[in-house]
Amino acid sequence: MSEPTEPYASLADAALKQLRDNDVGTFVKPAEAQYPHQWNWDAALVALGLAPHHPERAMLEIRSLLAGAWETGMVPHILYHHGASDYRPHPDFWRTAGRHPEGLPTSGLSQPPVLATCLLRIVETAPEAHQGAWHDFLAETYPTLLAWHRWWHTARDPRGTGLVAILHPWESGSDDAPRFGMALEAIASDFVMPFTRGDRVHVDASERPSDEDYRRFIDLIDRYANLGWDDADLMEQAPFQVQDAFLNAVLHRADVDLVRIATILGQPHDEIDGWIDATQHAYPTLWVAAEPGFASRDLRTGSLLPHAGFAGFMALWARLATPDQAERLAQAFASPSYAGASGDGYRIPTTAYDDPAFNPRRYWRGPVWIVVNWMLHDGFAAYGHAEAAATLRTDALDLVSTHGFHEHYDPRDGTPGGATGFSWSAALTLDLLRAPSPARVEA
Ligand code: 2M8
Repeated sequence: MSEPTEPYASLADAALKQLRDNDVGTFVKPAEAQYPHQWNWDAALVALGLAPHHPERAMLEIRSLLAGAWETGMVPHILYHHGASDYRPHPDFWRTAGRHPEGLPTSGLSQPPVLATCLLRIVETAPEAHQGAWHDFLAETYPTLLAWHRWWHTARDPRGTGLVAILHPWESGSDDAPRFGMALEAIASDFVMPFTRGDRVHVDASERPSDEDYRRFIDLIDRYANLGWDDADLMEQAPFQVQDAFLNAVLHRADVDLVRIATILGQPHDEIDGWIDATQHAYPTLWVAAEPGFASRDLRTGSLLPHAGFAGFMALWARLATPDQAERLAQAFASPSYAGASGDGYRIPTTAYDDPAFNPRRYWRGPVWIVVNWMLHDGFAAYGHAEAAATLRTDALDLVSTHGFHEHYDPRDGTPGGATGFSWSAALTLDLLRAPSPARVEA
């Protein structure tokens, strides 16, 4: 484990303090005011940040998350450990009673399965003294993790295409990203639910999804609740079904990491090998040379969706890009589309500057997010693009050290936006400060 280096030496203390401030006992809330419950991928990232400093607390974070797993294997995206709050949707809105574990209300959707990757990284970089405890923890959590991956590959890919479907933009973690626009617009919008938005109390409306998008987010939840959250019925009737380039990249990387966990535990992994193989065959069909980048597919029409943005790069995180594709992505990264006309913007805007959907302040439609920088820092480094990797790391650390731990930042000048006191920005700062080099992808 390398120690934090100057000029960021005091950042680790600030990051740990932020995580302590957001700690509500059995989980760390994603933000001080905006997100008071436990979210799925936030919890995995928080555990990664905490692990070297407070291993027991990191394990508790993951136990709290996995306590929400459904019998189907699905690990939900929101866990309402303490019931309702001023956050909406309220737990009752989901109508998941009978599906969620007794006494732990949850949403009915899932989120990017980054947990296996975080766990492997924790174990591989743990000091000798923590190794035994982490090994036991892997054995404890492995069956639930495996069941969750199996749920993705079966419930969400019943035909075995090698690419799983998300049924709601919230499952991608990047909710109002422009790549979902066309698929969302195709949903009939004649529906008006009695629903008051609660997400603009702590954050300015200009930084949150539009009413039009939000109405469809809520509409989808209501439709799925009407289907009783039955996986087969959902796959038959969901009006939004997208093979998301981001979610599938996260899942694939996590599958590969799950094999390594299985190997550590001496468990067979043929089933996981099958998923890995299928995705390796299917993911290349998402490549759009003209952009360049990997697009997402609208399963209802079969078409690739425009506005890939940051998701188009995530094959680097998953090691699903060829070296040539990685080279093309490095060129795009350095171009005005992602570096700005003057070349001095903060990388990486979540949507390209020259995309008509680009908005530098609105949520996932342009701002820089620390989690994206963290993933692409790793991805570019693995493909030998050291300069791009260094830029992503330095820009992320400059943003948090200058402005504190916010949800996102304006790529033009770094102005912070979204929720304040944002946990994963702090947790990933801790990991970026350690920044072990990933293994190089073979050319
Ligand atoms: C955001 O999503 C929630 C809904 O799940 C929201 O906006 O209310 C997303 O950025 C998501 O990726 C994240 O996990 C969550 C909590 O940080 O907030």
